[in-house]
Amino acid sequence: MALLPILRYPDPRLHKVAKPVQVVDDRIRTLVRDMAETMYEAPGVGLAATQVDVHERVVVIDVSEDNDDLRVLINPEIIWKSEETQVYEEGCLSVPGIYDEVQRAARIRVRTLDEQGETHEFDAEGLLAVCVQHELDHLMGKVFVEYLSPLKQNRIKTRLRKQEREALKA
Ligand code: GNR
Ligand code: NI
Repeated sequence: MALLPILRYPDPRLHKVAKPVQVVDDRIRTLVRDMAETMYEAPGVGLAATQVDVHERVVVIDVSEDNDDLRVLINPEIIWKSEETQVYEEGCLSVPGIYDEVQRAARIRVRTLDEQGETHEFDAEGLLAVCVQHELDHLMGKVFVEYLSPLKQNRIKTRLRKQEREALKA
């Protein structure tokens, strides 16, 4: 088991596009286990491989109260989105301390491989739907702050760069 360092916005590596996993093998299963450990330790409700500087389509999610419902998504695709939307106050482990509202589809259907390489489909709503869309954005190189106004994005960049400098001094 290993905790993986999480990239912080505005790191340019957060904008790389992840490639599909070719084979679900022990290398991928080790990545999944390390990502899950990193997510639970953070703590967060989801983590995309992009955030740990691995540019392959792997995501872990656990939106349960008791942290006992890990979902492993490999090569996930959203195959249906509702026209109805919901607004949710989002945060991101790569954008610490910043929370803002994002509008996304209220309900989605997801097709994915699990860590055994088996295909599954599931429907999601509420926080799970938010989280899946947030994580799939990461795999496309998109961070939630890119939905905010350019003014807000610049303020967030300035604030996080300053935090980074203070952290290096300390
Ligand atoms: O831990 C997280 N919480 C969260 C809250 C609202 C909307 C999305 C999220 S995902 C985030 C973890 C993370 O950064 N995943 O990429
Ligand atoms: Ni995130």
